[in-house]
Amino acid sequence: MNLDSAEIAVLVASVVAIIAILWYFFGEREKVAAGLSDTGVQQIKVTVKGGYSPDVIVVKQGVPVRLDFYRDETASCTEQVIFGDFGIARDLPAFQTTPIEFTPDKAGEFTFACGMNMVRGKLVVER
Ligand SMILES: [Cu+2]
Repeated sequence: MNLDSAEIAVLVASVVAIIAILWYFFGEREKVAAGLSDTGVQQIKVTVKGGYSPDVIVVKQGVPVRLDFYRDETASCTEQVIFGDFGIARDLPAFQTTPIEFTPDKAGEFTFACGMNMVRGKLVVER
C-alpha cells in the first residue's frame, strides 16, 4: 500500500487526536497534596475555571483543612461548590477567593462538584 503525503498527514493527525482524547479521559489527573500552614491547617488554593485545578486534593484525616477556592470565571456552572459527604455547599463569587474550612473526620475518596454535578474534583482523605 502506497500512501501519499496528504494521506500520511491525515493518518498522523488522526493518531494524535485519538491519543489526546484518551489522555483527556484516562490520563492522570492533577493530584496535589495540601500544604501544612504554621497554624497546623492543611491549606491549598484551588482555581475554578471550567474545572478545578488541582482537581485531586490529598489531605490527612483529622487535621483541619482550608481550601481557598479562587473562581476565575463568571460562567454560572461553577457558581457553587458542593462537598456532599461533608454537608458543605458554598457559593463562589466570581474573581474572589472563598475559603472552605472543615476537618475531614473520615478517610476515603470524596467527590466535590459544582451545583449541577458537572464539574468535579476529588478530595482524597488519607488516614
Ligand atoms: Cu455546573
